[in-house]
Formats: sequence, structure tokens, C-alpha cells
Amino acid sequence: MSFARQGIGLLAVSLALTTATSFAQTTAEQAREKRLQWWREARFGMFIHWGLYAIPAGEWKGQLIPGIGEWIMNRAKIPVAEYEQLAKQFNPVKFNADQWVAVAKSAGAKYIVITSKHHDGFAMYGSRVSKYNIVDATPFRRDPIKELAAACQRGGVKLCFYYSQTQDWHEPDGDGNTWDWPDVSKKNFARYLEDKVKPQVRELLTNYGPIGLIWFDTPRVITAEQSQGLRDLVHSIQPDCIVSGRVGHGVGDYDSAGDNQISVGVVKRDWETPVTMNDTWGFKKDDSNWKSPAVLIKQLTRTVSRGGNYLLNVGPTAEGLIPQPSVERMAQIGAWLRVNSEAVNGAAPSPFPYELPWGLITTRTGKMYLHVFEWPKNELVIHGLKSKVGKAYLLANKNTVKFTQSSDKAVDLDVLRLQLPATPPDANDSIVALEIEGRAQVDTSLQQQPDGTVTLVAYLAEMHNAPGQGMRVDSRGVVERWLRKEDWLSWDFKVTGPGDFEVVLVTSEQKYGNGWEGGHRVTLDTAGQQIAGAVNNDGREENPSDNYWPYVRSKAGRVKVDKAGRYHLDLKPESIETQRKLGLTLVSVMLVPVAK
Ligand code: FHN
Repeated sequence: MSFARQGIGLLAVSLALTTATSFAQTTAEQAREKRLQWWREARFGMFIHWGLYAIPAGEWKGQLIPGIGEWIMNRAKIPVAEYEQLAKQFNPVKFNADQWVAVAKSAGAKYIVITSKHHDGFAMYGSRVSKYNIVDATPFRRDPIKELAAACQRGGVKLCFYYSQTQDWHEPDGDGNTWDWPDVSKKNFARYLEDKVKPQVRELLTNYGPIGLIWFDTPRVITAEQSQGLRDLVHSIQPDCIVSGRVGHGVGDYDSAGDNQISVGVVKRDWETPVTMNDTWGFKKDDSNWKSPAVLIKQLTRTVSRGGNYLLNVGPTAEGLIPQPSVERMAQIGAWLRVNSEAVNGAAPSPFPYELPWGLITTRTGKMYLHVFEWPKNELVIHGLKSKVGKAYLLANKNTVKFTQSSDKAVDLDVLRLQLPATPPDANDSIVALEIEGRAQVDTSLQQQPDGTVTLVAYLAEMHNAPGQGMRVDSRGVVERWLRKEDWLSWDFKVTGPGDFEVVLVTSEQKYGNGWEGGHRVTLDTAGQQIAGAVNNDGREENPSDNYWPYVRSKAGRVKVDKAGRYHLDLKPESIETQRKLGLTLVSVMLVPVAK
């Protein structure tokens, strides 16, 4: 055969392969779209962490063990032979699957994700793969997952399973138990995956009817091929079953934010955040740090306003009861949702890329929902809405809200003014609904808010660093790991009300206020002026959107903006002080008008 003919032959083969690959990609994407439909509409699910750890409930041999309850075996380094004994006591006679489903429904949660096997390796369902399961190893002898599957069917709630695919402290080849098996080099994770994980996942997808999703967790030692293999196994048994992002290596159907983290910024993929109602997942008798219903509702709506799903946890007791504070909070969320569900279930994110000072926005085609947390004294003013508003009303009682809309071409500013009643109709989250045409149209540039403040959020900054090196934006939208002084940030923004401004740097402490580093010197260039400032602790404060990560404010200096217009700001470090490799953790740079 001539080279030319050979070439044509090869071209034909490679074209056929390319077409086949793109066809396969399209089909895979179509399948993903199909299976995510119900989940995107749902927006809200109930997580259940339930296992043997509910018996010690945070206490081992008379000692309160710090940390999350389901980790007690690891934190207290309990040998398998001892921890296994808990199974003999596990007899949750008060468990009632219909009641659990009723709790989910009372909240308006559309799906339940229950721990079928957590890191302790104990199967909470009747498994043929391992005798270490609730039916074979406990006096209870019932299969609560079977009962829950039936109750979910009756109640119209999607049943989903949590499954810990890498950590298994009960198995020598599973990841994590270094107290019984200290020689990690002897572990054969692939063997564990084949012998326990895959057969158990198969059981879960075969014996309990249609499953909404499998919530894999802590990918740790798993390889990309193994993650893909697990995802493909799920889809081969139940093509409509969603696979969570924590299967690892980005091969899941959606992304999972960190625990108790509500992602910000432009989240391009579908995402979900798992959230605790107190500070633990599995039941702990000494954890009564319950979030208020107002905080939970705010978290739910904040997640939806950023395009995500909210998975709120309950941790039932060893008797099989969902703790009363959880039951009450679920009902309170539900009471609010019954009035406001159109602003949550199936709702789309805010059209603004940044947060607004008074609350947040969710949308639908033809509608905008203003969740007003900071109820104004008389009027609520919004900058940057370009859509024409046909009607405004309170979602809670349908009362009409008067409004005016204007556009100042000279400074390129669109203003909506809403005349709100003196008191909000709902103590938790009062929604003003706007009727608009089609999808909401807004000016997405960073701009001055009606109170005169300009907030330059870190997650919308242009980052000047070598790709993949040094600083990065974490899922909370905070720029962290900023340790090199050659890395810097810049923003473009719009000022419509000129004047003198205090420049404030908002930085973040580590989780639970566990560490912060300051003393860094920075230069800010804006509006033709240069400020030499420092990151010092001028005041620590609550983080309004995430109570686990407090803020620290530093006043860097002052700047004068003479006239309305578009401006640019560069923030460059002169020095970064670090002992613990935390460095500069930037939330935002704020320009706050100086009172005249
Ligand atoms: O280690 C687990 C933890 O116990 C809990 O299950 C959470 C829920 O998101 N996931 C892991 C930590 O991220």
C-alpha cells in the first residue's frame, strides 16, 4: 500500500476514533444531565450519620473524646477487637423509618443520604460481603436500610447512600487504621477495593430499589483509575444513580464543597455542601452547639444563591432517635420553606457575581427573590439591576411593594428603590419577589453599594502568580497560601459616589479561629495614590456567612476618589511574615466612605 493511501487510511481511522470519542462524551454528558435533573430541582437534602459510634456518643472509658463523634474509634485509637464489641450492644429499638422520613419531609428535604458504612467499617445494612453488619452482628437483627427504603418509597423521598470507600478502620487493607496495623506498606488497598467496597456497593445498588446517589467520601489513597472504576460500577448497575464528587479525582457527577463550607464565586459545576446542625456528624452527648433555625435557613438560601445543594445532617442516637433539637430545627426550616419554596427548590443562583450587603438573591426565569436579612429602616436600594421590574411583592403575604427604577447614564448606574414595610414579615428570611422579563440582567462589574462601600472580594480578583503555584482561592472564596511576595492581586471597579475612603483589609482566621498570621506589609495602588499599609489585627469579628472562620480587619490607610468612574486597584505584598505557613489569607479589600 502507498504511503498516501496508508495516510488516508490512518486519517479515516483517527477521524472515526475522534467521532466515536466525542459521541461517547456527548452520551456521557447527556446521561449526567438526565441523572442530575431531580437533584438540581431538590436543592435540599437530609444527611444521616448513624452507626456504632452513637453508643459511646463521644465518651470512651470515662474520657470525653474531642472532635466529631463518628471519629471516636480513630481519635481514641480503639483497637478493632474492642470497638467490635459495641455491635453486641447496638439495639436501636426506637428506630422508626417512617418517623425519620417524616422529619425529612417536615423540613422540605427532598432526599436522604444515610451512612451505609462509615470509616469504622460497620455496615448498617444486611451485607453478605462482611458479617460485620447490623443484621448479623447486633441484637437488633433488623435491616434499617430496608425499612428506610420502603418508608422513602411511601413518602416520596429519594434514598441515597453514604459509603466510605477508602477509610475502613476495621480492615487491615482499608485506609486509616494505623493503631492495629502500623505498617502501612503492608496494606493492599486494591484488594480491599475489590473484596469489600465493590461487592458492598453492588449490594446497596441491587437490594434497595432505585438509589438517588452514592455519597463516597474522603478519597485519600484511591487512584484516578480506581475512582473511575467505582463511578462506572455505580452507573453500570443503576445508570440514574448520581455519584458524589468525593469519589475522587474529579470524576463524580458533581463537586462537593468542604464540610460546612459554602462555596462562593463562580462555581461552574454542580455542587453541594454537607453541613452539621451542631459541630458533629455522628451523635455526641456533649455537643449542644446547635445552629439556630435562622442560621440554617440563611445557609440553605445562601447555598442556593450560589448555585449549590444543601445537605443538612442529623445524628440519631443509639436508640434510633433523631435528637429533639434537630427535629425542631427541621420543622422550623420546613415551616419557612412551605411559604418560600419557589425561591429555593429548583431556583437558580444570583445574577451578581458577588454578595450584596443586605442579603442574597435567588432567581427563576421571570422572577428574582431578594432574601433581605438586613431589613432596612425604610427603603431597600439595589445598584446594577438592568432588568425592568414589572411588579414587586412580599412572598410571605403577597402584599405589593412600591418601587422606582432609574438609570443615570452619566455615571452608568441603575438604581432600584423598594419601599418596604417597617417590619419584616418573617423573622428568619423575608423575601421580596420581583417580576421581570426572562432571566435577570445585571451589571456584573464590582461597584459601589448604596451605603457608599466598595467591596473588592478576593475571589473576583485577577491573580498575578505563576499558574498552579503559591496562592490559591479556596472553596470559601478566600485567597490563601499567599506566602510569596511576588504574588499579587488586582481588581477593576466602579465608583458612582466619589469621596474619601478608609481602605480596610479583611483577612480570615483558620477554622474555629485556629490560627492567623499578621504583620505583613502591603502596598495598595489606586486612583493615582499609593498606600503603604500593614495587615494588623484592628478587630476580630464574626464571619456573617460562616461562623467557623472568623474575620480579622486591618486598616491600611486612606484614599481620595475625586470623581465617579472606573478604577483599578493593585494589592502587592512588601513582606509576608509567617511561622505556620498560613501567610496572608485575604477575604476582601473594602473602601469604606469616611464620615464627613
Ligand atoms: O471524615 C468524614 C466525616 O466523618 C463526615 O462523614 C464528613 C461529612 O462530610 N465527611 C468526612 C470528612 O470530610
